[in-house]
Amino acid sequence: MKKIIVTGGAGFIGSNFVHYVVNNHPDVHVTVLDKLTYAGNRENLAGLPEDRVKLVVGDITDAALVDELVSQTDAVVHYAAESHNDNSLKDPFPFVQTNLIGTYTLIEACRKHGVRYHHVSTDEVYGDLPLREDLPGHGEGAGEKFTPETAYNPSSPYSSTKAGSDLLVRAWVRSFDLQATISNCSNNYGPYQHIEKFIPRQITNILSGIRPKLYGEGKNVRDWIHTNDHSAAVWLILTKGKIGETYLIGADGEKDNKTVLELILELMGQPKDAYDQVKDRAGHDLRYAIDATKLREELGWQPEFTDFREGLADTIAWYTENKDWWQAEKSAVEESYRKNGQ
Ligand code: NAD
Ligand code: TDX
Repeated sequence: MKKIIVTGGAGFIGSNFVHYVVNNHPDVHVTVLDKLTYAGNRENLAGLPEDRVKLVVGDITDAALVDELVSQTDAVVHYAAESHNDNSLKDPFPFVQTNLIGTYTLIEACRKHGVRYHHVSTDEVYGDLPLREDLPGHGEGAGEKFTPETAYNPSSPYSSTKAGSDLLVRAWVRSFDLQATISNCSNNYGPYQHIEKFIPRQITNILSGIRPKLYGEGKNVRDWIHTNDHSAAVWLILTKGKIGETYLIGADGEKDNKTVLELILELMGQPKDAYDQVKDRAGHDLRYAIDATKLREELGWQPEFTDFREGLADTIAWYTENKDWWQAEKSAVEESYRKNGQ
């Protein structure tokens, strides 16, 4: 695989994947196809060698552009999406357009040109799990995590469009022999994450003298994985995964939001209770947890960045050292949350 297209490669996880490929696979050329929405930033690709990474600014729903690019590549790794649950509750339309029509456009082109396709998705397609404290035996038994067999049950406009896009891919594999794999990953953290998201929002709040904002009581659990571990898993699935299969990616990083916020406060030298509780998210999923046995046993994947405290400290350092990357947007992001009571 010498030439790949990475859609959404100027966003958070996509740009981390491009850095990963450039650093680890010197014979691969990457074409990034990205619309540069509010969430995309060409700075995320700054410093990468121009002879190995090319940015095409364009929309994945543009069938002519997609067809032309796909006709010249060995594979497509599809990250581009509208990705924020809170935005999807305010205006679902761009989510339907990009996540469903965009995926349709890409898989049609890959089918026509016989190009390998990897679909990057989320654990949110499975809906949520009960909190462990509400389960008999505190949920340590079988069936208490998402597996590739868990039924789809998405809660938000965001997750329902991601679920729909996964189902399109599954149908294209079965009906048209599309050479595709799917991965569903848990919550990522690391550098280049937009400041609308939980962890960077709280770090940049503290750096800006604003009190962090916790939705409700902060009991909701997310299964955190460092974005570099996600990148390594996607590369492995792209190159060694079995066509038609779904792989779940997660690093056993379950933590409730209050615990994560308290750790950020501690690492940034703030009192443990220096935050505000704000209005909860509508339809807020309670808990996500991934069982990554298939990925570990079939493809031999193992996460490397499993010390969450250390990963979070590095992430805090990145936002502290890269204020120019986020400062211009900060007040508008907070104003939009404030209007929503959050
Ligand atoms: P992001 O919002 O940071 O980046 C999305 C990128 O897609 C941006 O660069 C944006 O400009 C681009 N984009 C949006 N619409 C486009 C369009 N119509 N055409 C071309 N480019 C477009 O998102 P992220 O957090 O990096 O997520 C990337 C992918 O990973 C998504 O598919 C998401 O569902 C999935 N995912 C995210 C997480 C997470 O924790 N953030 C976890 C699991 C899966
Ligand atoms: O200010 C906040 N306060 C707060 O308590 C924000 C922005 C969020 N939260 C809570 C809501 C969630 O329980 O923190 C948790 C994480 O929130 P987000 O960062 O918005 O992530 P989430 O909704 O879990 O979705 C993320 O992981 C799965 C990504 O945004 C999705 O793209 C991915 O599919």
